[in-house]
Formats: sequence, structure tokens, C-alpha cells
Amino acid sequence: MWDSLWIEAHLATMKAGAYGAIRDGALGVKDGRIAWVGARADLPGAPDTLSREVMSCGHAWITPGLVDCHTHVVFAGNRAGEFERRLSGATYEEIARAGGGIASTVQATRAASEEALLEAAAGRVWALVENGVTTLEVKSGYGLDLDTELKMLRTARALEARFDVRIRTSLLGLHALPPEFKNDRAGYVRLVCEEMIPAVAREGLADAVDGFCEGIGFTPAETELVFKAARAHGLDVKLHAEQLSDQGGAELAARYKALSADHLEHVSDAGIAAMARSGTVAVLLPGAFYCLRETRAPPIDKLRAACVPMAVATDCNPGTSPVASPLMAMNMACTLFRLTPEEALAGVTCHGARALGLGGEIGTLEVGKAADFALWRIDEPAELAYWIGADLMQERVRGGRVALA
Ligand code: DI6
Ligand code: FE
Repeated sequence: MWDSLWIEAHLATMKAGAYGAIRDGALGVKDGRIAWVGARADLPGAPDTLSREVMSCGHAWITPGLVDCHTHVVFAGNRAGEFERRLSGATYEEIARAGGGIASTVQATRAASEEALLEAAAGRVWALVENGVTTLEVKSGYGLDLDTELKMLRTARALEARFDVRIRTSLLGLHALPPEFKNDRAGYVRLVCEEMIPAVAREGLADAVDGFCEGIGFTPAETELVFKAARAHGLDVKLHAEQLSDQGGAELAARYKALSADHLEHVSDAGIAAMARSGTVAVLLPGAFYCLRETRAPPIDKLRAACVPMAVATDCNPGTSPVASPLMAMNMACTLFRLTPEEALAGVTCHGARALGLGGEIGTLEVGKAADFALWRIDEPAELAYWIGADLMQERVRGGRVALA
């Protein structure tokens, strides 16, 4: 006997990245996991003989719960003033070099209490879960000292219970050079390798280690030291790579079997080939591309031809992507990067899951996976990428139970 059976619904199973649409489908749930998926006509009996509860979905579409696999939702303050400066002509890099940008968010985040940080993140996370998100990755990186990085990661973990959302965390120690290490880059990299990584591993606060490998960030050599330390402590790695220039970050990430390399506007052919070989997911972040008014899109055709799985995420952060909607990110991925709506949906489901190392657990509607899914008031799945700013979510289900929002 199943715990619940969801009928009067169409299913986009997203198996292997395709809609795998089942019209007039049925989904059985037992002990928080998917127990049966198929056409209602193929059910092995009458619904009320199969399940304790039968849920009629009003002809909604059911998709896997959305996975936002790259966010910086935990931070204090905001950067609307910087937005205004950029509108008067300053560039993101100029502001960063002049000590604004990430550094100003670091200052605000260091000053905030853990409670204040949770409250600040709550509005953004609320928006994400109202848009169907059931799994969310959260990066640190606005502390840049041990205590504040740990505070950010504890806050990220606290979101799990508060919003009934699965949380994965990444230590982003190599986000920017903190002011107190202005003249000691090597000293800061040592702090990340020798203190931050061992501490987050010991306390179970981070699932992965990330870095910002960029001209205004950290070099590949610095990044590699951090990857080595992460691997030595049993943590996964991922990387902000080739966002503003080609640094060879994608190759480096692939060499360390990174779960993902993210951004990739400037990735080279060699970088793509290396990612294809290592199974590293390309995480596309069109919100940052849009907000920075970049003109060079990631080489989607080449990534597609090389069969590199493409995830899509919000990159929700105060500087370059104040985007709190995965559906908006999907629309931007289609309009700005020319993904198909099917690829965009795969990007926030099965490939997003893979970018977090959760490909076996979530991301598709398949028997045995966690019963994390979302119900949508739409007539066809392409609508999820098509509408801008519409309220499409009907219900969000986590572990087989109707969840908040
Ligand atoms: N790349 C980004 O787009 C964000 N971080 C990063 O490494 C920007 C973060 C910020 O400006 O606050
Ligand atoms: Fe980012």
C-alpha cells in the first residue's frame, strides 16, 4: 500500500534530460520515495486500493522539484547603491578594484548576527521555494574569515528546517581577498587550506569547496592548492570558471573531477573537452550575464555537441545576480543563451541535481528517488521557461509531503 497516489496530472519525468512526458499520469509515493510512475491507465488496480491517500491534481503538470545548484543567498545588506553607480557608467570590475563590490557585502555580513543573517536570507529563499525549489545550494564567501564563513554555513544549514528545502553547502573561501590580507595573498590561501577547510570538514558544515578563479579573483595555482586541501578532507569541489576571461579554470576543475564548473562564458575548446571527459557539469548562470550586460554567451552549441550536461541556476547574489527565481533563470537561459525550454527544465532538475552530486537521489521522477516534486498550473512544460514573472506553482512536495509554499 502506497502512502499517497497523485492522479489527474501530467508528468514531465526529465529522465536523461528529456521531458519524458506522460499525459494523464500517476505517481505513487511510499516512505518519502517514488514508488510508481506511469500512465494512469497502467495502474495495477483502482487508486483507492493502491494507496492510503489519493490526491487529485486538477490536471496540473508534475515535474521533479527544482534544484537551484548555485546561489549565494546568505548575506547581509544589499548593493542597490552599486547598481545605481553601474547605471552611471562604472563597471563591476572598477567597483571591485576600488574596494566596493564583494568587500562591502563582506563588511555587512561580518557585522550581522546569525539570526539577522537568517532573516535576511529568508525573503530570498521564500521566493525560491514559491517557485518550486526543493533543493538549494548555498555558498559562503562573504565572511573571508573563519568565524564568519562558519556563521554563513550554519545559517545555510538552518534554512533546511525553516523552509523544508534540501540544502547543500559550499565553502567559497576563495571568493575575494579580505582587506586584512591585502598584501599577503599566500597567507590567505593558507588560511583557507589549513584552517577553514579542516574546520568545515570537521563540523560537517560544507559538502563542497568552491572558488572564484578569475583575474579579479584567484589564480589557477591558488585554486589548485585549495582543491588539494578539499580533496584531502573528503570534500567535493566546484569552481566559478571563465566568467570574465579564460583562465583555464574548466580544465583545472575537470582535473580534480569537479562536480561542476560554473559561468563558462569564456571557456575554451580544451576546457569543454576536459569537462566532457571528467563528467563535470556546466552550470549556466544567465542572471549574472544579464545583470552585467555581458555580450559573450557561453558556447552552448559546443557544450551540447560535446554532451556536457548543462545545469541552470540563479546565482542569487547581491552583486551580479539579484535573481530569486529559477523560472526567470530558465527564461534567460532560453532567450539569452538559446537553450530549448526542455534543456532549461533539465538544467534546473536532473542536471542541477548532478551538479550537486545528487543525481542518484533527486532530479527526475523515477522509482526509488526522493519524492521531491512540484505541481504547476500549466498546459505544457515549455510554459515554465516561457512566462516571465507569472505565478505558476500550485504545490511543492518534499519527501512525499506537501511542503511550505
Ligand atoms: N561570481 C559572481 O558572479 C559572484 N561571485 C562570483 O564569484 C559575484 C558576487 C558579488 O559581487 O557579490
Ligand atoms: Fe556565483
